[in-house]
Amino acid sequence: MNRTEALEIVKKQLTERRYIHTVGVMETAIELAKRFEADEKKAELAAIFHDYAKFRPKEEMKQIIIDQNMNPSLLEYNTELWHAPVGAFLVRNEVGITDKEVLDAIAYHTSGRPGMTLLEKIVYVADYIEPGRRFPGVDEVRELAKIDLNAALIQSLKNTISFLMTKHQAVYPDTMMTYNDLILGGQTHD
Ligand code: DGI
Ligand code: FE
Ligand code: FE
Repeated sequence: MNRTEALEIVKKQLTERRYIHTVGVMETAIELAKRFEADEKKAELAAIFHDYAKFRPKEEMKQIIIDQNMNPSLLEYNTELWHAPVGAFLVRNEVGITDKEVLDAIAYHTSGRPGMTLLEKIVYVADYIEPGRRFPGVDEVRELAKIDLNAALIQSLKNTISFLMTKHQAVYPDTMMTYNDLILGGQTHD
């Protein structure tokens, strides 16, 4: 599947605004893959499909989480977390992508996980810093991403965790564990 075909497929699933975000994530992920020597094609594909399930009805996502035996604690935390693992499942089933590295980069693009692969880190950071993003502190992460991918990832996790805390929201344990893993010098897994 080439880029044009992939973009056509995902466009049908998204709003105009979310599609523009997706193209931004794609371009950023390719740039990061070049810089940090990851597979550019996999980064492109994972980025294109990372938000595939973003607009699925909550009930449908919940059912998939249950039926596919995904981590049941997902259901106790913010529903924003659901589109990532559900997206990986649907991209496999509906689009036919079977590459596990690509599917994992989609599955973990919101929560992160301890021992993230290089590709997972690239999609996570690209999602955070793509040119359309306007979070407080995003420019700092953009600067870090020019030299140190782990530092950029740690800073984006810190920002997200702090943001959730200021809103008095729960933090998904895997997100905290991702942060701890990186702070404690966790290795990048293949
Ligand atoms: O889908 P996007 O908007 O492009 O970005 P995303 O997939 O990173 O979703 C991020 C949203 O999820 C962000 O607004 C924060 C929210 N969220 C809620 N609970 C958690 C969480 N994000 C993380 N990483 N961990 C949480 O526990
Ligand atoms: Fe997302
Ligand atoms: Fe996104």
